[in-house]
Amino acid sequence: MGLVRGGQALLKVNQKEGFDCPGCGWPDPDERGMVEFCENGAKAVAHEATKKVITEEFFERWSLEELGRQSDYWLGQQGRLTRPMWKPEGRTHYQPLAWEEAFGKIADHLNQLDNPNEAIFYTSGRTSNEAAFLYQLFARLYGTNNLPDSSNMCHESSGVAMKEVIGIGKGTVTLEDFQHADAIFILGQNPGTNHPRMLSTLQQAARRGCRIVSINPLPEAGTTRFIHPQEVTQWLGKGTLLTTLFLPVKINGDVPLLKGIMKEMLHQEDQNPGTVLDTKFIQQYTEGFESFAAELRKISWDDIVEGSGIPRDEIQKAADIAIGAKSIICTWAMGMTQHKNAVGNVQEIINFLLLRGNIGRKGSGACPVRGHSNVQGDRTMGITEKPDPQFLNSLGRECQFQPPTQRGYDAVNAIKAMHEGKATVFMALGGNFFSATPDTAYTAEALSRCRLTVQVSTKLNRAHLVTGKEALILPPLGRTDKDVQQSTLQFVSTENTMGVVQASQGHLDPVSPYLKSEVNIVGSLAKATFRNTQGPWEKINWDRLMGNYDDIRNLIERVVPGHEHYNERIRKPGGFYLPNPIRDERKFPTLTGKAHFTAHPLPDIKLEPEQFLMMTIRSHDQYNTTIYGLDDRYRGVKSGRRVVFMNQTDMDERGLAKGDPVDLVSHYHGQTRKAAQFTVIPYPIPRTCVATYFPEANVLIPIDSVADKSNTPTSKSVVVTVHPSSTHSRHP
Ligand SMILES: Nc1nc2c(c(=O)[nH]1)N[C@H]1C(S)=C(S)[C@@H](COP(=O)(O)OP(=O)(O)OC[C@H]3O[C@@H](n4cnc5c(=O)[nH]c(N)nc54)[C@H](O)[C@@H]3O)O[C@H]1N2
Ligand SMILES: Nc1nc2c(c(=O)[nH]1)N[C@H]1C(S)=C(S)[C@@H](COP(=O)(O)OP(=O)(O)OC[C@H]3O[C@@H](n4cnc5c(=O)[nH]c(N)nc54)[C@H](O)[C@@H]3O)O[C@H]1N2
Ligand SMILES: [Mo]
Repeated sequence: MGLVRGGQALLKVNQKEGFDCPGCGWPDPDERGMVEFCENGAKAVAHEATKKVITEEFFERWSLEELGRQSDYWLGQQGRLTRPMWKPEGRTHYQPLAWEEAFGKIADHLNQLDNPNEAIFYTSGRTSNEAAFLYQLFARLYGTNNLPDSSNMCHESSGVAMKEVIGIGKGTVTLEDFQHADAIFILGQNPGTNHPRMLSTLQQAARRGCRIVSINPLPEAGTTRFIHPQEVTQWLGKGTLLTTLFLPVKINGDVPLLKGIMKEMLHQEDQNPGTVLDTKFIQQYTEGFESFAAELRKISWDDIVEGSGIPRDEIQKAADIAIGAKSIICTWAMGMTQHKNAVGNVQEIINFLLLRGNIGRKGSGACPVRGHSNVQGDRTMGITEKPDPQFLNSLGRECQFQPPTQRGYDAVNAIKAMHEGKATVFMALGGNFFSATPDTAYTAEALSRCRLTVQVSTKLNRAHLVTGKEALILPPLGRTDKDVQQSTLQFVSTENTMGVVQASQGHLDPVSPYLKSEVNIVGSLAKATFRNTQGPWEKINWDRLMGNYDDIRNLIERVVPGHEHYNERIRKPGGFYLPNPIRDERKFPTLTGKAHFTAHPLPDIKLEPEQFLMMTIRSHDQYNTTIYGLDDRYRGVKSGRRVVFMNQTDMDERGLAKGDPVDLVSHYHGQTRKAAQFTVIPYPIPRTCVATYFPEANVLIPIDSVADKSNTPTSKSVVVTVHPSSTHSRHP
């Protein structure tokens, strides 16, 4: 990105006067150093701030089909998108068009639909609060709640689970709580790669004697081991081994494991009543304990050990740590949320916290660590297919219209609706809907049946190549770019994992004069769509909102609770905390005002003798579907992404050697899906478990294989068989 430009950009990452790092949702400390970014944040920034651009000539030269043969890595390397582009029906290439024409085309398509529910408006969690608020307002004025977002594939299970049992769908801790925790349990999360700044928080905790338990099928670098000390020690100084206890649970073995830990705690309470459980808390703040405990007593240790893959004495060690800790924080990410029983996973974590009153108290609580840097804020702004009635009421009141109440499509249902022809216009504000979603072949068919697909994107990706009959690419300003409207430099705001809302302002000169801010794109589209029709939208002054983001924030303040004096408080360095009744007052906003214990059955995935359970995970060199490089340094993988990690004994039993080419076949209710030419790598992973990278393995994930209640694709529970490849050519 150029030395000066690069230096300028990095010095502004996560600074109080700078921009929010697009890398992840981990919060920034109140006291900031000069450098508040990590290696992977720097990669994310460099990827966006590159000076390399994609020109009109590029699209003249390459057809969609030719581009489709290039790798994701190559696509991402081509530079920033700089002009609105249009692929007319029946054509093989994109061609440039003016912004006004682009908005006009989308508007025409939208206005031709019989029913507003035939349009879908997707959001990826990088979108700012201001753009997100305007986008959902536009969609609802137009008449639909079809607002799926990346969260549907991500932490939806956490939101659904927590809302049900504790009354709010967000975490209950602040960064400061980590300084007071006696134990931190990290479940199904790989912070060394995906939330590297969390490692310094963990390091501080470990140094003052906090016990850290990592529950993960893999010994991930950073938490459980240092494969390349020279790299991790940049972060941690010499050799702070973070983890006190590492439990290499089987994939989807967390419900049995947590039950085991809690069963042991219950057992010790029985032996020494009053020493383990916080009975006062349980009585005053919770319900459902008796039936929860009765269920737990019935479950056998054999089932627990078999289901989790963890011996009983190791489970006891975890229980001892829990009992010895005055305060516990549980953090988790995708290893919990992308299974059929994902909601159960998260609710077991909550059970575990409730047992000793580890919630709504200093140094303790639930911390689902968010992925995208503003995925939490987008939800707060109303990006959801199932808005709560209170939100719709205030939106309707302040914007003087009747918002639709019919439930919209989430990501999986959006794909099905397009496949069935029920939805024909698809728009994405950021992201890579095609590659991030499951069942690649089915999803490709779904998108190609649309009349129009629109992608608002900074960088080229596969969603631009698998399109509806007509397709548009609209290039926005990114986080790092200066956003000037009506001669005034604007800023936007984002909400991090801990509910802190803060300003984010780009400082780099945009690489092209044609880029528009996301706010401007949404506002201009609304104007174009509603230009010739009468309706409640006439009362909205889109030009004013687009021209000064303070006006959008004033509107948000009136609609979304917790944003009082938004414009004033957002200007304070470091921003402000949104209210959180559990954290602030130990109040559980459920119907009964109490937190609920819940009992969940053990997972019921039964593997046939030759079958494995596969998880699809991230390498160290990717940001979701954006591939920065072909290595996965911490796991020792070089120049290849079509790899499958397998237990050595499982390999030996099948006569497989390191480097052998194999094909993977997934099995779901009699259906099979195949992904050819993966390379086997022996790895310390529990037996009958295998791991591959997302998005290469998404073709194996059945569209119908989703989590109960949250409808999240089961990207970490795919039943597969592994077959030696018939041919020997290697894919990169
Ligand atoms: N550099 C970088 N940073 C990122 C991202 C990125 O792609 N690159 N993506 C961002 C986004 S959107 C998100 S959501 C987060 C994702 O952050 P993570 O959730 O850390 O990402 P995954 O690679 O999906 O890793 C899941 C972890 O869960 C473990 N796991 C899988 N199945 C199970 C299970 O059944 N039980 C248990 N206990 N563990 C399991 C895996 O071994 C792995 O360590 O990161 C965000 N930050
Ligand atoms: N198998 C499997 N599938 C998964 C997962 C998994 O673990 N396994 N994880 C799931 C998860 S957790 C998530 S969050 C989703 C991610 O789903 P998405 O959020 O849809 O995908 P990303 O890869 O993050 O999107 C990258 C694209 O966003 C665009 N972009 C980047 N910055 C900006 C910006 O500032 N503005 C705009 N308008 N566009 C921008 C670029 O064009 C880039 O190509 O994938 C999910 N899919
Ligand atoms: Mo995510």
